[in-house]
Amino acid sequence: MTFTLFPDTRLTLARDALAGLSVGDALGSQFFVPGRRPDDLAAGRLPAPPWEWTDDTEMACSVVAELAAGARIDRDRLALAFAQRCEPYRGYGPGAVRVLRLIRTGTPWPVAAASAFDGQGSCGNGAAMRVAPLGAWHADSTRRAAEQARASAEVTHAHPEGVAGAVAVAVAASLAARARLDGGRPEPARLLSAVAGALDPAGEVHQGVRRAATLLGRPAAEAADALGNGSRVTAQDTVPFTLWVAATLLHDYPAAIRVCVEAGGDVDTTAAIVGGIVAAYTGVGGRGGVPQDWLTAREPLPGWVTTPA
Ligand code: R7I
Ligand code: MG
Repeated sequence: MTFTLFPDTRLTLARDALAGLSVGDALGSQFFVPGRRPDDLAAGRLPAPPWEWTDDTEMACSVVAELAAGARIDRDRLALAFAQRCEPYRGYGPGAVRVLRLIRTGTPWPVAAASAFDGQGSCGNGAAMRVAPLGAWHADSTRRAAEQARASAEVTHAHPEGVAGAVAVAVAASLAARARLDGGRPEPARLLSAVAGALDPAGEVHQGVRRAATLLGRPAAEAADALGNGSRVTAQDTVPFTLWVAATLLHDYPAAIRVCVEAGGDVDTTAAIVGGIVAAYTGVGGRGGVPQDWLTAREPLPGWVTTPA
């Protein structure tokens, strides 16, 4: 079935995904503060606000601002936006800090991105962490979501696995948003198989997503053990588990975020990825959606994304 998706609807879907991504990021990063325990969240005890967001949200805001302004990713503009808006204290990965500094000082992004990690390019989870709103924007086409995710990734992540992580998350968010419009929840195994189908079968992210499908129905701790919880900060070690969580708990944002917090590892980023995909389906407020009090506790998003000039 094909249908027309009006720009306002695309923007609403992308903004809901951004709300879920930023709340996941901001709440997840609270659990790096000494003394915070995942049990508190399970018992309904929330950290004191404000929950400050990190690089995941800062970069996702640039992706959404680009879409709102031009409906498609212009790689030169996106690279510059990432570089100019980077506040290094937000917790950027070391490779990203360097690549963005090079771009800011005039190095073309293809050269800067290719130079990371001794010329391998970054396979960090940074391209995946910022892309769910782009997938939601493309609720009408997983093909377009994949193609645009690739464009958004390669300005900083030249390694094929870093790009594959972004493609996987964008396709999942596209399917989640599409399911919201259609009014039916995708079966977890079908969601994972559609994501795997968009990836190079020789890649590690692809293999991880296939493995995630074999772990559906198993306890979350077992899935995190087998798939990784992001503690290596790479796409391969992060994306398969986040897709397992999103596919399993697509209807329940708070539960999905709690699973990320309990799994440990790169919690702000696993919760940002999962939160972005799940909120593309659940929306904000309402049953299973991003809770209003969590949204209020999150540090406000930058003015340039909430009220563009
Ligand atoms: O991918 P990136 O933007 O990192 C995002 C993560 C998120 O968790 C953020 O919240 C923030 O904490 O960082 O930044 P990069 O520095 O490009 O990649 C992240 C990490 O992945 C690096 O610091 C490396 O540990 C690892 N990594 C690699 N290791 C070996 N070889 C990335 N690429 C390589 C590689 O090619
Ligand atoms: Mg972060």
